[in-house]
Amino acid sequence: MASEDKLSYIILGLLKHEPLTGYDLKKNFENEVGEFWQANTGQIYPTLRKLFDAEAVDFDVEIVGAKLKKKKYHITDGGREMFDQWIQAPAELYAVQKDEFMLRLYFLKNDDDVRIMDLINEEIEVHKKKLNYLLQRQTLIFGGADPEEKNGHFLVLDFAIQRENFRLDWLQKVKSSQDKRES
Ligand code: FER
Repeated sequence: MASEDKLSYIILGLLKHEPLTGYDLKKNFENEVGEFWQANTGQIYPTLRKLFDAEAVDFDVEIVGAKLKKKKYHITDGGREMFDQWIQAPAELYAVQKDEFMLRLYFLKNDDDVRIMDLINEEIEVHKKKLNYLLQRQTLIFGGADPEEKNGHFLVLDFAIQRENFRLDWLQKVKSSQDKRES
């Protein structure tokens, strides 16, 4: 499935939960799915138009204040079908995740380049912050304790936390082996 199509499924996934305006969709995306999936939010309106033409979404016009009209979109039965087909489609080899840290590290080819450790040290700080943020999110959304029913959102967040822990462990090991080399 072409990656430019994913925004359609993100929109359908969000509308499955509740009717939203284009602006609401953008905000919802930025505050949630956007945390782990990059998409061009400038494409939201053209994609809504495409989904409307395909009868996957429909809208009601809401009057806000004196004359401002807003289109509030909802998913149709056809849209639900389209979404379910995507959810159930066979998994493929997904595109390689982009990781700029690895890219920079790769090009520091000289083992006594001090910028390797600068990069490592910076990366430790960045991922400590990220881990803290994710743990806060987990507490905020799921109340901290391990829920009995683990929904998809919980699992995505849980994976991200374990990934950050792994990355920090690895970075700390590199740092401490370097510290030993220097002493
Ligand atoms: C969330 C907050 C952050 C979330 C995911 C993330 C799915 C981040 C994921 C990642 O960095 O992979 O609420 O929910």
